[in-house]
Amino acid sequence: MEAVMNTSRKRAVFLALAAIAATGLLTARCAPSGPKAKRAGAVSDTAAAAMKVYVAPGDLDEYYMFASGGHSGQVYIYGVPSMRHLATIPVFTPYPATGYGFDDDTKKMLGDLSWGDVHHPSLSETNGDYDGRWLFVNDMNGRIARIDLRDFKTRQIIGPVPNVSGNHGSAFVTPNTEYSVMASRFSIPIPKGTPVEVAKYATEYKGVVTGIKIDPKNGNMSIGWQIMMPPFDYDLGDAGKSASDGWVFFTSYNTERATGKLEVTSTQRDRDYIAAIDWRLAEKSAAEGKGTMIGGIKVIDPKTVPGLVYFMPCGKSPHGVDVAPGGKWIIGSGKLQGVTTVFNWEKVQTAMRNKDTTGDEDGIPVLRYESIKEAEVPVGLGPLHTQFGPDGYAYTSLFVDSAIAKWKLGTWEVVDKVPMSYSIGHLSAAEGDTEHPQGKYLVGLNKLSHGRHLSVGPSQPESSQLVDISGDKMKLLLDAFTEPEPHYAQMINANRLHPIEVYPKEENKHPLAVWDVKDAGLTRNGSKVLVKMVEVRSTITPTDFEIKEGDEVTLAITNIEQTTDMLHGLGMLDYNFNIVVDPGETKTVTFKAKKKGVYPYYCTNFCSALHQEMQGYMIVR
Ligand code: RUQ
Ligand code: CUA
Repeated sequence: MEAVMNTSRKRAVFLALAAIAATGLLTARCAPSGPKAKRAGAVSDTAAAAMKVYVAPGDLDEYYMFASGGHSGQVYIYGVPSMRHLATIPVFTPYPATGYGFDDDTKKMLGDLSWGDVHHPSLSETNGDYDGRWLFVNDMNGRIARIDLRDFKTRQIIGPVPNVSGNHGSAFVTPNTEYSVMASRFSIPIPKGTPVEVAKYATEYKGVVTGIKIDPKNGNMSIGWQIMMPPFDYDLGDAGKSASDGWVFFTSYNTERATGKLEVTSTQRDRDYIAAIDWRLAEKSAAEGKGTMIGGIKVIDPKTVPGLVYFMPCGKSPHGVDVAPGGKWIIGSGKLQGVTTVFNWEKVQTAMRNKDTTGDEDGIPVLRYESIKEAEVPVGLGPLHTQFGPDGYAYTSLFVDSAIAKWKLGTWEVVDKVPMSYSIGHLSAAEGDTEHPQGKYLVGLNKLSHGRHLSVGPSQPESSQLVDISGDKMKLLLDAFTEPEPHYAQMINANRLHPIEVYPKEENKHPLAVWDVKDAGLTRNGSKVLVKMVEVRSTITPTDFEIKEGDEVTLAITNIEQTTDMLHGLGMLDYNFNIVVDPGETKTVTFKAKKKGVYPYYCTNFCSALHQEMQGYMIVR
């Protein structure tokens, strides 16, 4: 099978190469102003790059990339290396295309908020490697969502969690998915709902760090523990691994505890901090009942639990913190400087043991920088985030320089740089934050696209650029464009995922499911009406029903298909819902019957030659 694929792929690639070579030559002749084509040897470079990203019709990509959708509230799935957009997973924002946020269950899950700001996807891990079970993503509104990778659906949203304000540094999981961690980017007086003037920021505002416990059997999230922190802005997190397993790290800025124009007031100090938190000790303290009830949950004051939290000084307003495979090197990227700082976990532990500190912040010891730092790597200006390769190399994004730097762990030598177009934020290498990075591909997730696409007006897409990291030199392969706004993304080998394509009938335990058209129909209980509906090619049963003005109506729709790709929708004109039901699934939608009249409903998801005929009427008397 594999051999066959390889041969067909090789043939396809050869043909593509031939075609591209021909076009390249034509371009060179007809349009000498083309940026690359006129250079000698450029054709073969272009062709070689094209070969690397070409996935022949019918062939599959090697990796899934799950990209955060920022303030779109969604997650986007790309295939790598083609960079084709495969699907959108709606998470914090309604999405009529899949009916998300319109049926009773997902509407309830979203609650009052219909926007979210997703920054950092985190695939579940076993022993520090992706295990393909779930994907967790954060929302700035103090929430974390779990997407089940069996069906690629958002299955749980926890939060807004009390006292957490601006959950940016999330949703990184610990190496065996024991916890996903949250922190406050915007410290506030806690509990929430306590108005205190900004002048008292330094003493009366607080940050918190929260451990969200994950049930290893089903991924269910619950609140584990919460720790009170000084009023800094906690920026990004990562979990320790191997040597540093048991710890989580958060960068912080504004350790000046300043207010007002932070661009000036919070950038005074040469160093801010990375907070190191012993999550096993937090778990133990919570189990012992330590902490004070604030805002409905127990909050542990680190002063009362020695060894729970330390601060590691890191220059200057660090953004990303990234733990290298093996867990010994912890990399903090000071976004306002030209170096990234590497800490040696062994030295950090020694300093903790020896109380080698330079002071404290609200009782939390500050470790001596010189004692814990291993290297300051001159990667370039504005380092933000770091990913890893299989061979001891690290890749750091440089926002100000708009480039990616490749450097060697251990020798701290910067060996290569590739420019990005433009203003790179995060970057994502193949399984590049796990114990066993796979190398091969790296995607730069850029904040600007700078006209490298057909113009679409002022609201421009962001750009993502695929880089080949299989050789000594990094090579830019492809530009792709995405909806606003990519922050982090994770890339997982496709062979780790085994999604289902229909919900098996025997697994459908929905109490309102009906599998036979003769069981479909309407039942009334006072002013409450239940309509059980069956959708199957090419009829919606019942094809009509009558209700009274003011009734509370619940439609329970079962798609009884057991065939791949056979989705049916249900939209009702003049009513604010569109539901999409996957094969074997049951969904409900509840609404109040509006004024008298006749309201058509129909299947919104194209399904068969007689898709148009899947329609019916609701009569309101
Ligand atoms: S943060 S680059 Cu959430 Cu780095 Cu966006
Ligand atoms: Cu069913 Cu279209």
